[in-house]
Amino acid sequence: MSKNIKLNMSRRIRRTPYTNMVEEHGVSDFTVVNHMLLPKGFKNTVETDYWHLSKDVQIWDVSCQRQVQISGPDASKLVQKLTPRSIQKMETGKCFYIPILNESAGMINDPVLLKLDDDMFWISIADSDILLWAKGYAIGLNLDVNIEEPDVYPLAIQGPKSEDLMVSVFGEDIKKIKFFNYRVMDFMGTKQIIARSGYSKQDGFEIYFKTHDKHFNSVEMGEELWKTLWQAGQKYNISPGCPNLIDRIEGGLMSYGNDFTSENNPLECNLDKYCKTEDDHYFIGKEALQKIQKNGVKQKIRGILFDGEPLTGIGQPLPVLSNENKKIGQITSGIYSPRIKKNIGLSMILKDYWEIGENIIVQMLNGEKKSGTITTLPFPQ
Ligand code: THG
Repeated sequence: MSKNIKLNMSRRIRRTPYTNMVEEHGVSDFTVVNHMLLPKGFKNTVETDYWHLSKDVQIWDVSCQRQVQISGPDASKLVQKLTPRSIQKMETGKCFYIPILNESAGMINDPVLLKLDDDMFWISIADSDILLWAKGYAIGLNLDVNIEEPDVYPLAIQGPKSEDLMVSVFGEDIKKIKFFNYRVMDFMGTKQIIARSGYSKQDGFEIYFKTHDKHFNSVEMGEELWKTLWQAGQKYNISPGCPNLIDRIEGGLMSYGNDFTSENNPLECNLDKYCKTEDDHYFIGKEALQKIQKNGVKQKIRGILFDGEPLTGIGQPLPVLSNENKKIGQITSGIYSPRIKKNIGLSMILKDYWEIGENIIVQMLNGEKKSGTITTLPFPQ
């Protein structure tokens, strides 16, 4: 799409409590995830933002990571039926990365699950409507649960200086939060869930900001939270940011809808460790997944290093070919890495070609062919 074509805003494309703030900071592009705005860039290039994210600290409006709240007596029963990953030993205060499958074991989401209590969970979703899926299933099974989308607007603080910044706002207890755990902390007399997590390979936190008190309105208090962090962040060279494509690809963080879809099963997405079907619980897609486990997968997501002019993004998938010019996959996310000094990409690659070190060919949008190599994920340091 050409740069000067605009997306027509409407109520269906939801703003967040921080949208005014990101506009003030000069947001240049948005995308839409879960029917909500997600900033894609500010004044700097992706590369400048990448170096800044690896050195300092950034504030990201990731409100589009919507929560599907499942509560009630059958909550854990329902959550367990939604994923192959066992939640039997999951404790309150933990975050789990979980695959969610359809009946054919196709991936329909890869969210972060938070256990708030024995009968209360949040599923922090990627871009698909899991609330409808969960509700339909709960109705079908006649489960005693309540499912809703609460007014929770995640705000991420990412980068090596994020701990210092968070300590300066929320206190020393921030240091006690381990990776993929959360704590309940105070902000202006309200309880907020703060997890050590985020869609980057840097240290970072996600504040699941919620307006508990009916006297506060989400925008007013959200802006207050943003401004407090922004003010405290001056000392740490804070800048507004968003999930960074270079950091994400280097780190091997996959994006639902881009790098995999419901056409792909979790084993193709390297999520084997969350799919131990010998755990005795039932989940949607179990029989299909067992069959795939028995027969093996045809393709898997791999990293690719490739030559050519430094790419600023790809816009549409780039075909990956074997030396005999056979199509063996496609690059679904790609960009130039200034650290690795090569173009890098994420690609679903056929079995006979997925070995690390395999030489392949990438076909650029203009038809030019560039040589490349299959590599590990995350990309080598
Ligand atoms: N945070 C929250 N919600 C989210 C995302 C997030 N929802 C949408 C999207 N991101 C979901 N996808 C991912 C993908 C990867 C990770 C988190 C969410 C991730 N993975 C780590 C890794 O691969 O190294 C750790 C996985 C683990 O230890 O289990 O962080 O970012 N709230």
